[in-house]
Amino acid sequence: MGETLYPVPAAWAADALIDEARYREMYARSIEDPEGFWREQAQRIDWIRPFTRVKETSFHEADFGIAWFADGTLNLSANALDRHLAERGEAIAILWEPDDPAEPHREISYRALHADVCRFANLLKAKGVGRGDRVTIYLPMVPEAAVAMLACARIGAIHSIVFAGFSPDALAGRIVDCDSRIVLTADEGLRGGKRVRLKANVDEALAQCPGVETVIVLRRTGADVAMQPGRDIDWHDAVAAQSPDCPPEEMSAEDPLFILYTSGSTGKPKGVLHTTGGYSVWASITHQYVFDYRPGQVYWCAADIGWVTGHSYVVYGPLMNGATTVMFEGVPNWPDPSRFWQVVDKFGVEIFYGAPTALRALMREGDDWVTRTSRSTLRLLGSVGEPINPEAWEWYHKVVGEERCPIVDTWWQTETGGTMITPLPGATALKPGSATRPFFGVRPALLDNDGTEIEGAGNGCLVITDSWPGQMRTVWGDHERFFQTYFTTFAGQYFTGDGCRRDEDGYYWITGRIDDVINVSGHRMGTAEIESALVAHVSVAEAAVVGMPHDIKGQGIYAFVTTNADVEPDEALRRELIQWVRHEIGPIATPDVIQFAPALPKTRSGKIMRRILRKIGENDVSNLGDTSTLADPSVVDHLLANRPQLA
Ligand code: 6R9
Repeated sequence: MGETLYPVPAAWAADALIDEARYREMYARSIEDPEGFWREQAQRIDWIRPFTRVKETSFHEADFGIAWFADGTLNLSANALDRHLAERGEAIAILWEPDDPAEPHREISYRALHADVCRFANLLKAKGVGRGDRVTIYLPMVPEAAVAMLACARIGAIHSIVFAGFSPDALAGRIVDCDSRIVLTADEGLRGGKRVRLKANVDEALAQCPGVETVIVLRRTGADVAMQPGRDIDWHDAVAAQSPDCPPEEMSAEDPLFILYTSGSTGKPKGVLHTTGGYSVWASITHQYVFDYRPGQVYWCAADIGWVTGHSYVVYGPLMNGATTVMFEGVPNWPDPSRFWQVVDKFGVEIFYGAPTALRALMREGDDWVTRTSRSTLRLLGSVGEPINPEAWEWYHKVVGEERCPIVDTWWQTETGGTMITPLPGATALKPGSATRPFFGVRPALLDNDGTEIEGAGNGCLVITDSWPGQMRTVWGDHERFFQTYFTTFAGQYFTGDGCRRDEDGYYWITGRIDDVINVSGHRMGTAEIESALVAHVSVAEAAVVGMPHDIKGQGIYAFVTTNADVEPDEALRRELIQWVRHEIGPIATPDVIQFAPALPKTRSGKIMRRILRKIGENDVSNLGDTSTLADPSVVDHLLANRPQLA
């Protein structure tokens, strides 16, 4: 497949914070002298006691450990709020757009947010929450969620946000694992016009969590919910009595900031732990440079705060940079598929950061929903969460961004705290589908299966060979698991779990999780590559590919395909798609099975749940495992009922 190169637009090259020369110079410095580089860059943070130590890290078993700026002290909420008050206290910190466009939006200034955070921090203290205590947050996308996060950071409590779409069981597991005694929630959440019974879910979860003493309940819809006397308190009533003055706690750089649970390939979800100093530096520097952020610009990251993207790029990164950050409660396609672009027009959004899965869903509805909106304020687009197939990239670029806006395709993970491999809009010529080059201080390497490093162009397992400030520090309660999971596959390297190709220009192309790699007749193939080919066909909206046992080839290719809304899948299309993939990639990529499906099983964060598709591909459907985190479990029933007859 030929690849197009999109050079940096002239205006960007001239005006950006980082141009190509500066990228090269700063990147080289960050690798040659990480101590010096990060000593300087960390000055972006207001330290209470300046650090003298910078980088104390080792990925090796003998002296394993990760610490950054360890003798410095700071408070993240002071960096996100107090430091802006003198100069930009009246600037808008959070622009909140509700689920229903008929409901009024909210504008919260830095000064108002500061007062809200202080009040809520005082409430937490009044409830006995202090340094190091865990606070579970199960809230919808409302400003109070950001208030709660910042209030925890202010008093040194560790927040653990559980996505408000998770089931009571999933919530209970996360509460118990980190032993939190307080839960913050709302009566109900609103998404796409539907109500989510959050308080009822909490009540159900707490039947399994005897340690929880306090539940603070925000009124979002005003629904009549059960309140347990002595345990449950009303957010607004309780906060009203609190003082808007709460001095920030002096935290050590390595004091824990938050826990965020994430699923791996095995076992129960891991509590990824991030600490204060390094994370602050990483979230703020990446937000500033990746989005070329300048104070005054309206910036929108469409992720939920239940995921790491919401932590780093809805709340912490933007607020540390004094940004106006949009918080959106709704979904892309309700009341109609213009919703995103209407919000862009309403607020004059200049930077929009979203997920490929949403883009593919919107693309499927046709261009008209986009082109009927103005979008004239947009200057930069971003993508995160999964590989963006070139087809969706081109659509994003052409239709949404009118060929005016660079696209930053940012590769990173919950574990990395912030972006790791990413274009910088004023520096990096773009190739659709490539996350391009490493951010400052990031040392990626590709290894083959026995750990030998691949030099130059090639394909392998993506590892990061040295620490960066935003790296996770441990798995909550299980440091051994942290070491085992990430540093033993290839001794002395951080293993990402992703496969990756590096091209002749040194650009990185994430090919998907290593466990998604299939081997057909001895050829290693990224499932993403085949999916990308399928999605490039005019009739296809979305595709997911898994391996299936095959007598002769070892593994065959099983493709799940969702067609565009106006296409009726039939036998002729099946044959056409097989020919299409042969043509796009080559005969080795010929799908053995194509199953048409009206929808693919997705987690609520929009990731396709490949584990289930793999089991269907392997014809091992008696135990599909936990499907409770699916956005719509009925999708699986449909897939099972419509499996093609295999020869
Ligand atoms: C930020 C986030 C991490 C996994 C990661 C990779 C995939 C994320 C990507 C991407 C290709 C990108 N991923 N961004 N793959 N291109 N730009 O999504 O964190 O939820 O922990 O997921 O997502 O496979 O390993 P998380």
